[in-house]
Amino acid sequence: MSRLIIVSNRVSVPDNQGAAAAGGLAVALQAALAERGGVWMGWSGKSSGDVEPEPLVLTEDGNITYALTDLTQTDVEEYYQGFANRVLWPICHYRLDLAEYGRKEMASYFRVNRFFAHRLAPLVEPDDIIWVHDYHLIPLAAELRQMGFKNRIGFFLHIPWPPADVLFTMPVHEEIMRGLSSYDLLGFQTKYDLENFAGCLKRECMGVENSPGHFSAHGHNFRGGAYSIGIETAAFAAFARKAAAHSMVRKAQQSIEGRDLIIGVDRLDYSKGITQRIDAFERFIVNNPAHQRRVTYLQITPKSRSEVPEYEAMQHAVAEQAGRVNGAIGTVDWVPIRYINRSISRPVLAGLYRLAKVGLVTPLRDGMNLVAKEYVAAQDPDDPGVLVLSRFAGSARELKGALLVNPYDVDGTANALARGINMPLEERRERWRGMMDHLLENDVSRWCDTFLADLRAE
Ligand code: ADQ
Repeated sequence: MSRLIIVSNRVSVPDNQGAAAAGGLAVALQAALAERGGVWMGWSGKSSGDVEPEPLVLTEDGNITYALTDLTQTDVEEYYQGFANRVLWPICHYRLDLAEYGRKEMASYFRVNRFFAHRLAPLVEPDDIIWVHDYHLIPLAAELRQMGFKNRIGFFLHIPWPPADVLFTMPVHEEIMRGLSSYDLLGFQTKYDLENFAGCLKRECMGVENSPGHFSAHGHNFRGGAYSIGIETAAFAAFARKAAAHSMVRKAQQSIEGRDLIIGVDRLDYSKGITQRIDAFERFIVNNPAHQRRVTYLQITPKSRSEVPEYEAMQHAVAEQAGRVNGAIGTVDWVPIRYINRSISRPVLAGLYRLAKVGLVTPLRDGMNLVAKEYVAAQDPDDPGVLVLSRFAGSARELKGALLVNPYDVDGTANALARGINMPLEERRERWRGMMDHLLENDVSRWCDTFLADLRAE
């Protein structure tokens, strides 16, 4: 079996805490690497200041080599914070208003991809299969091809792919499309993303779709498909079953004092629709006064990308909004919204999901959204909660038992919350069973195996 090389912006190097600390994606990729042997390469997350980064730091763990490189401070600012997170991320989430173009940032993006290719090159053997992840590294295959590598190279995009009219607002869209066309297999989260990609190729006659999923563009034939990412369903459900052993989960249970819990869990990111969600919660209480003092909304939101100005502004905005709503609808003995800015271990998170009668997952746009899947996996089969899910999350294509909402429609989301809180047990069980069966069958290992099997196939 050929070795596997994974390249992603950040790398999950195992630490002493083992699998419980790692997310499902990291565990699945590590398992795929362990099965075949191979390398996982990426950025260390550290800056080398204004000097050239040292050679790759290699860490061996069984038959897996983790290969990390630092980046110069300029590249951190221009490639990572700049082009990746202030151009590609907003564009792919349809937020043209937040995209900040700059030629320096664009140049740095391509330069860092070339740098990654040169650092990776000595580790690549002729039979290796290379799997590149996410929007930071789109031009990597083109760089490797230019250096003469003939390996099979696949790419998986974790975030949405936008329609042509949105993508083409980005000055370097053609180079980005050319970069994608250099892979052998492109994986998107949903068929809508794949259709958008095909539409982008066709719009400016950059390429053709010869038959469904088979493309020719920029002198290269390649395939594209929808590979919806899953979670480690069975393991996550087991965490949830055993969660009462964790004191933090017991304390949370005591603190809600028999009230119904609504939970939201997201990285602090404008794509997640957190402010619209808080509005919907407030509207739900105002429209349904019988629920006053009988629900608690717990929003768990670790800070992310705080160096990017839009994210820093959002930290203040969400905290202020939660405070304002608590002030407006709270009472001396009831704090309606608990807002927590910290990261929580997966076993505890599973327990908190299980306590919640409603999982409120309302991104404005999301490639997949694993929180929705984790919420379902964590439920008690005898008394499951209700998932209220944005129709603009990739996971809405799969989770048919959810109450689908348009997160821009505050009243609609408030109504779905009321329906979820009041849903009879029989209906909750029926909705949950179908979703859980789907998640058990389509877990993250299956996602990984399917993508790799297709990448290996000529
Ligand atoms: P993200 O945008 O990060 O991922 P998501 O899919 O929801 O979004 O995954 C977030 C992960 O972080 C979940 O596993 C969740 O449990 C965890 N998490 C969130 N808050 C946490 C907290 N406070 N403590 C601990 N863990 C927390 C990107 C794309 C998604 C896509 C994934 C995977 O934006 O659309 O689903 O990649 O492909």
